[in-house]
Amino acid sequence: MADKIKERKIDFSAIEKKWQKKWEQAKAFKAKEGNAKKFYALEMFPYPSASYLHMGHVKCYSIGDIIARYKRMKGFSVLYPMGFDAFGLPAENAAIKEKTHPRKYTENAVKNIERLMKALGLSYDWERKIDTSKPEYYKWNQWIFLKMLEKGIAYRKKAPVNWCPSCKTVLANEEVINGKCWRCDSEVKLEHFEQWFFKITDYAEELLSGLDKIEWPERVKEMQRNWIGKSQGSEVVFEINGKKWPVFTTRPDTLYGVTFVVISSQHPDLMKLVTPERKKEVEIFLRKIKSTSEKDAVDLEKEGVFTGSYAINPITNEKVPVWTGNFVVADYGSGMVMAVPAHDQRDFDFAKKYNLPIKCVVKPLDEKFDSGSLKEAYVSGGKLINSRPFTGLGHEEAKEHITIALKEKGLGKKVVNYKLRDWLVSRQRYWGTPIPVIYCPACGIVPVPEKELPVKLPEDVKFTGKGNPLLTNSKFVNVKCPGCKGSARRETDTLATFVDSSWYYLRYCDSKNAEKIFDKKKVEHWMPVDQYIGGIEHAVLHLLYARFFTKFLGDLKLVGFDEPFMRLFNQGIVHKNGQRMSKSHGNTVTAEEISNKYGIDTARLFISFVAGPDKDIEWDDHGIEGAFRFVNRFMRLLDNLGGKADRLMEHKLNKTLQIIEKSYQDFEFNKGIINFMDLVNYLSDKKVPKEILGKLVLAISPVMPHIAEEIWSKLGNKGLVIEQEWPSFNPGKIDEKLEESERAVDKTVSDIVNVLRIVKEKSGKDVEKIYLYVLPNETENYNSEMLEKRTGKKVEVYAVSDKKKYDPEGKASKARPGKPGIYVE
Ligand code: ANZ
Ligand code: ZN
Repeated sequence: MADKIKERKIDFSAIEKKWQKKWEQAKAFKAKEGNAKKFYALEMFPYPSASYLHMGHVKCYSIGDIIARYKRMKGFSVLYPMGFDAFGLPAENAAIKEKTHPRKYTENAVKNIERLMKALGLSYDWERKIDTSKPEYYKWNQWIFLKMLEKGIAYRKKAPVNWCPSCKTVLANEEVINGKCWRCDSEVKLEHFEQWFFKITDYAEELLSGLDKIEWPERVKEMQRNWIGKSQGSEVVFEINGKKWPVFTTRPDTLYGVTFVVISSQHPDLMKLVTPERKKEVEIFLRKIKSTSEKDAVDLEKEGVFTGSYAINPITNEKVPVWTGNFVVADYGSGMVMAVPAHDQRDFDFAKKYNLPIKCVVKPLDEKFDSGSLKEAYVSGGKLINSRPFTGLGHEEAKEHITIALKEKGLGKKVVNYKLRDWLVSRQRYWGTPIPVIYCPACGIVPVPEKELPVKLPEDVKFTGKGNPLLTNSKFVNVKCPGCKGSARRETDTLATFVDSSWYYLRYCDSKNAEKIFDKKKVEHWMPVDQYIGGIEHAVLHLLYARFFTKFLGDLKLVGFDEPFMRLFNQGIVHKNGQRMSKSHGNTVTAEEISNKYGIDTARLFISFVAGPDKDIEWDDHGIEGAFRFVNRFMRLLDNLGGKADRLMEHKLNKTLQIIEKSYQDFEFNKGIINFMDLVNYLSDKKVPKEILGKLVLAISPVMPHIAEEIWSKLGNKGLVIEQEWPSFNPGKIDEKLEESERAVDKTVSDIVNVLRIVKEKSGKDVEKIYLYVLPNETENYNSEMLEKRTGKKVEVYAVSDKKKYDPEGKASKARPGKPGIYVE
């Protein structure tokens, strides 16, 4: 086989270049707003860092390409764009290390990846390309920022922030993984700085309810729900030293079991509750836990001290001690909790450690229950005990009643809390969008006037590796206040790159607009994205931020929809040697090396065939060889053109067209490809009519676009494959019975071969002639000419009912459906 391939070596590289050029000349992938139904296919745009693309990229990008190409053939007007998430730390770090400018580094990388993507034959509309590091794009980040400032969605506050001492930047919570920086793995320190935030919490409820109307993988939706973390409960007000202090609880039914109150040791008002006698002890405690604050809060041993103050329980008027503790989160609820050690495990542990009372107020409905000697907190529901007028109520009922009683006294109400925090967007970094504000000693925070946008990122800065390079350009920093014209200082923080990726999908709809962020009509035409494709690692951050931006722009009436991505698909990962294929693992197989050896369509076919697009796969060198042999076999069908399709061939073609189409629709490309391969193998030893091969080529063209064009043109067709209509299957030509009888004939042939072998073994003689006895309704399946060809013997076929048949041993009586009787001489 290998020799044969060498003999007729096909120059895949020439084929690829030829058709890529033709596509470009024909502007075949240009998205046009027309009357046709639209389809917007989008892959998460990449960060331009890699100097090559590996098979993991091929897998990811070919998914979108297959869908885009299929939809075009189905008559949709398709928008399938690509661009680059070009700002960010790596370019800046490379600048520090390699002494190149981040601009230069990025432009090189973008150029390179664009070339590599084109070599994969991806059908992007490159005219709409976005590069987020260009002022034409980030101007609109700044514009959105100003709108958010105007609406009170962008704001500044002093906040405890995660500071990475090695990157010299503030990190968002989600960039801290187990107390370490997500990029460089250094220990993260807690510091207090003024920072810019986006008030995503204003949209918590919409972000939650919107999940119900989009078709996303359930696990992604669930991750977003957990991240938003809606919690329904009550606010209960305790009085401490004559002042009101609310706490948030999901268990107001346990109010009679409160034996102490705990305020977060990071609460800004903690010291107000500390009495002079306890001050020293509290300060010692705070110093002690500060030194351990780098550790993840969850792993912390619960610790605390008494503040000296007492809180009055609003329903019992009982006084309970107020403690401060490290296990209460400062910025959740009110940063203070009512502790019910009998029914909350954290409180139980704390009470045991410091010998605080434990009072049981809920018991299970049926079992015997010794409320006096709990080994651990009883956290389930049941019936109330020790709760005066509420004793005997079910716990759910008690929640209602107790909250109503509190409300009447003005000391409580129902509330909803969210875990979601406002989004910290400022970074003390150079390679990002400058935040368009100016600090004036007289006017305070002054927004840069809209007509002065963009605030351009100055090129002339020093990269020392310490602090923010923007501070080294005094022309940039020292400016006149737009209000009073006095001396002022420009903001040197830049925006997190997640801002850039929060709305780029809108800009693709009108990427060259210099007047406006985008034309509303164009956005309305293309949006929402019909199919979004990207990694599961973006389940929360990017996908939540993008939904938030869409909702904010909706409130500005800039868009008329409130969800950006109707369907989401998470692609599987390519592994090699058991690890994710990546530069850092040193196990990459580049698209270029595979392409040079086998052609890029072979790579695309293989990667789409080994498993469904959502499945992880292990790279396999033998597998690609097999795919290569197959592609050659497919091309050799051209050497055997002619003949007329019989009913069986028509059946097989139409059946395959049906299955391939369904596999594109269901994101199960591998199922379609297996069928396609079976059919190609079937055709390999036959005369292949042109129309049959033509339709087959069209159907597989989304997977193997270059080879499809090549065969299509060799068949003498006019026009590009990409301009053809999808070859719909004809249900009238699908006849499963044909295939059944084909299988029956195959079986019969192998039975005959067996009989011939046995006769030869037993008698040493060769058989001269074979007699076959078939059921009357099956006679047309068993054609003697065909059987003679396949067995190499003379064959006579009789219906069992045939009176004139030759049947010396009565073998006709052995015939069954699909299993004829056999007699040989
Ligand atoms: C009393 C109580 C009794 C509670 C009981 C639970 C069980 P989720 O579902 O996470 O919202 N809590 C409130 N604020 C807190 C904070 N800032 N840091 C740590 N814990 C806090 O949980 C809400 C519950 O977590 C609240 O209900 C409160 O403890 C605690 F048998 O109040 B509970
Ligand atoms: Zn001023």
